[in-house]
Amino acid sequence: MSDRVRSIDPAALEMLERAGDISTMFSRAEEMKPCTFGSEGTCCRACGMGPCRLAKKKDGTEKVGVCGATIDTVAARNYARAVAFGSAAHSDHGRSVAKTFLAAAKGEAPGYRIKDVDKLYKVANFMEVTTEGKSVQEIAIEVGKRALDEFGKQDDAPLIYVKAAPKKRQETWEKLNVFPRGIDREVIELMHSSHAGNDQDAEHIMGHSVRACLSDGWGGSMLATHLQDIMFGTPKPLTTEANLGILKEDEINVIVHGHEPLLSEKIVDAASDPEMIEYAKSVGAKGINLGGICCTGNEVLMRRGVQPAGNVLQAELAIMTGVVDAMVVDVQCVFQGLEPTSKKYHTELITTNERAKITGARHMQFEEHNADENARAIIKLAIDNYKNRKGDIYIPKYKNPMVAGFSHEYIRYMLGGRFRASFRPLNDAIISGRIQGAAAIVGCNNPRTVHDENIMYLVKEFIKNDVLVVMTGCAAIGAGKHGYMQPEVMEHAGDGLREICEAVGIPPVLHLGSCVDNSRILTILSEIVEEGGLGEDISDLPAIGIAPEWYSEKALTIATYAVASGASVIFGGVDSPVRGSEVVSKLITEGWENKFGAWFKFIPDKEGILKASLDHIQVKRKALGIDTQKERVLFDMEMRRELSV
Ligand code: SF4
Ligand code: MSK
Repeated sequence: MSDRVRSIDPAALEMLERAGDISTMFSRAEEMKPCTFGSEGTCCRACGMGPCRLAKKKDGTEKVGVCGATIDTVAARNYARAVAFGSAAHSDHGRSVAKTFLAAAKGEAPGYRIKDVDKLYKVANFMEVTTEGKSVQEIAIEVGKRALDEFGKQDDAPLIYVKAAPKKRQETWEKLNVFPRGIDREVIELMHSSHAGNDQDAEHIMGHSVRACLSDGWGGSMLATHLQDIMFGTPKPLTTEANLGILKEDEINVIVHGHEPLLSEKIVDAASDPEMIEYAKSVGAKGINLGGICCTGNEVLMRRGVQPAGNVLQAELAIMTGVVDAMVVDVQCVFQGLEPTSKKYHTELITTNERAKITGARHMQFEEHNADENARAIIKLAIDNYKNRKGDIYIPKYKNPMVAGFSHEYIRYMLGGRFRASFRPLNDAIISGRIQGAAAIVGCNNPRTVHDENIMYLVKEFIKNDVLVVMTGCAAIGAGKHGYMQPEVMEHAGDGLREICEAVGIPPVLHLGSCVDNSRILTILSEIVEEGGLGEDISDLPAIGIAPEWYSEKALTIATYAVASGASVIFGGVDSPVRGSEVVSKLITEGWENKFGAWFKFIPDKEGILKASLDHIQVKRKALGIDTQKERVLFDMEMRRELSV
């Protein structure tokens, strides 16, 4: 085993120690040396005349591809292809949700219903679906149809949700011709234009990329978040525990992993069905214990309080405990290495989605029309597998309490109260300097960096520096595991942040949900601008987005739509995938700053990320004229009542 530090999570370290010679994402990352051309973005395999590996020659001239493509074209084209995949993944998730939503509204998917009627009305109003004189079912059918239309729209009209962005932002998109239109169209057009012999102008390719990414952030992802909230409930804070220590030796352990909550919601229902619990007892187990990994885990954590067993790099490690009777996976971030690991233990690795099968895993196709039965069949299989445990069992003791479930609606409510829900207190706290700004720490883990290290360093440093932290994805699970998603961390926060958080009753680190829920961050930023006093656009806000340990193409997509929406972004860990091209590197930094008022930087080390983030927050505060600390203002109930909202 390598002697490099692989993780700062004691549970992960114990499991890696036990893994010994068993191959893991960590050991494979150590064995696999990345190819320089590929990692710098200068390898093109877009056609059969290549692959072409491009580089600057010693004499300063440049080697171009067989077709004549330059380094800049190839790096931009590789970026475009990566974000097209990222947009496709999030948006296809959104489509699945929209289809199930419509089926549920029509009464064709009996396992699903409209849980949050209030939110249905809000979304209907936003989509300009008239509600007067219509039943909930009729409204839901229209909302479902309108949502699905967003994917196949052929005209040039922008997506419905772009009008939620600040006016000034919309004008920027119009001026730059990047208003996202039909979601599928944007992805397909980007794939078309990045085919060999097509778009061969780096700046133009990057503009196309922006458009497809905006169709994810303000389209596929935003629709997924809203429709999931309507069907499964808008999240509200709840407490649970996180890390591998949530697994139980004497219970049936089922882990849900992936991204879409359609099946996992039903798994939660099936696991709490008394008949299933009785069946579990009949095989000698004490009950059924559910855990989550990655964003499927985040979805059922946010709404149902299901305990996260870990983030993406812990999926294999969970199986190695020897007590996971079934790992039920849907789409995205579900890696093939799970299959051989599951075979070494007794775990049933169950794929459930036609978009994501794994050779050697058991496939049980999930059908939305038969959701409850499908979920029960899976739980039954897990129970039947209990007897096959091999005896090589070890559960690390580590777990920490955490609070999750902060939807943007709930944050507004916490800040302003039920009848005056408002971001005003937050804006005022930022203006007064009690809170210096906000950092969204999102995204993945990557075995090429020390697992969770960058994430936790930044969480701790930001709150110490009076920066409010919001989190999604695997980064959020990381903070939960390390005990940083509970009110007790208030004592580690700077005085100003602590004062505000205590006054309104929110922790300084907020779990906002899964990767598609980054759309909640777009909504919050837009509403903060709307509230007033902090400029006219998202790019005026003292805010920063960071994916400290990114791995996924979806992360690149999220970064791109965040920057195009006005929020600067830093990626940590592995270096820029376009660093082989000076032109493209400059385009995403200075170029995008000129166009969108926000930049995208890759800063591998955590100290560098922190410094750049805090500097950026101060630059924005200065531009707003709020860089000097104002008099302390504490919001009491009376002051909240006086808010003119
Ligand atoms: Fe080479 Fe051009 Fe084909 Fe790319 S598109 S593989 S650079 S010939
Ligand atoms: S699951 S995309 S590893 S955050 Fe959303 Fe985690 Fe990144 Fe997958």
